[in-house]
Amino acid sequence: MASKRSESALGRQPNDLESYWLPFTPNRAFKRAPRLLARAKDMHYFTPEGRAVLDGTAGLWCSNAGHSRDPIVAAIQRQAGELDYSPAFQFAHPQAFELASRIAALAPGDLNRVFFCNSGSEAVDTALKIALAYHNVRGEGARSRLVGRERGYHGVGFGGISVGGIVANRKYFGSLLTGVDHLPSTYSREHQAFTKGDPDWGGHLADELERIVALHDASTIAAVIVEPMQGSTGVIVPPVGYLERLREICTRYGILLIFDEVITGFGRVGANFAAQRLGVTPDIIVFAKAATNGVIPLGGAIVDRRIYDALMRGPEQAIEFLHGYTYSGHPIACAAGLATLDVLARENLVGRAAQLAQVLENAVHSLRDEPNVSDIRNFGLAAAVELRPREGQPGARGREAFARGIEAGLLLRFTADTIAMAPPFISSEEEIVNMAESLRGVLRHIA
Ligand code: PXG
Repeated sequence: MASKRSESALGRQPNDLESYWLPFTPNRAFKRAPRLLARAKDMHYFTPEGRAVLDGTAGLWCSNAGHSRDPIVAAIQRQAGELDYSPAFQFAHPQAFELASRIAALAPGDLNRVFFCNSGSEAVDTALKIALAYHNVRGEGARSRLVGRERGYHGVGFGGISVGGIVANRKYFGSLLTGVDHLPSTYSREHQAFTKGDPDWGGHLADELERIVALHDASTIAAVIVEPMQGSTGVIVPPVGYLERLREICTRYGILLIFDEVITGFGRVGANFAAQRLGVTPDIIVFAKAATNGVIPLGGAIVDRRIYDALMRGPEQAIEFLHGYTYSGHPIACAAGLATLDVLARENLVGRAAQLAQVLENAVHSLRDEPNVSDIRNFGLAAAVELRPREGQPGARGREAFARGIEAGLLLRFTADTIAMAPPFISSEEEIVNMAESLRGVLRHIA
């Protein structure tokens, strides 16, 4: 199809935009005005024309150690030349064991059994299935209900959208999983607006789990899944005491607690996992994204040993858990994961994220009096600035801010009218201040 393509000085650019169906993107608008990235290094993306864009969001919350880092690039190149693929079932390779051990060592409590898959969505499904299977093998098969939360995002698999709480992601897709209930959102602008870090108001909302237990009876509930900090829906920070209380209630009723740490895992909130930052240990942690610095797809579930042990039963030659993916523990993904953990450790990037969190907090909260700002939230190295919607056009202002940000050389994220920032951990203090100042200019420009 060479005739359909043109060559430019900076590489090949497709000139047929029709075939590619972009995910979570307005395809028709995009194809009228395509936005392409050609290259990335450290803190910057570069457009095909060579214009630098400062990465204020670590890609999609995943490139925490910055882009195209040499040690990670070298590791995947080496691995591709040595063992490109190894069957995931009935075989393994050394890097899968090593990465699982390294991740287990970073995780809290007895969470030390790691199941690999390829994305956050798959990791969520994996965790939910582990929870159901665990109760089943213990003779508590009636525990089949799953509890998620309003405004929760757990990817796009049927499991994830069922426990997720974003209406637009659910409404076209039928009856979803049955037997799912939702905790209320913990967000209240009235009580929490402009809180720095975790809000004092809202811990009591965990008691809604008691109401759900009373309604369905604990003997029917398998698991509760929450993001410790909700990322996708705009950095919704857990109220003081909320997760502790969820933990207490789950423990009391024999319900498994799953933390979806796809965004918070591997340092984003200034500890390896939000579980450690917040001092609450779940039974399963779901991860993806930053595990490989976003370089190669890899996700997984880190499971409490007692859940794993309960499932290791039956005849020794029988498969204990009927689940897995062709690419579970893919050699190149594992190599990328190991190299990523090395970079994080060598450069003390998790500690750095913790230090930079304060810089980000000060910088974003200085935007409070800018036009149309209705709330500012921050936790760890993540922040959101919520804007008042344009009259009758919800989402328009967020979209304009995003577009203007790109023009100004800054990559931001937007969800409806909320702007999110999640700088790479290698950011300098000055770069973080510059991101906020650049956003200030954007807010004034689109006012
Ligand atoms: N759980 C959580 C908490 C997530 O944030 C997923 C699961 C699904 O992961 P995969 O790898 O299947 O996409 C996510 C993904 C954004 C944004 O801009 C967030 C996500 C993905 C894309 C964009 O907030 N989160």
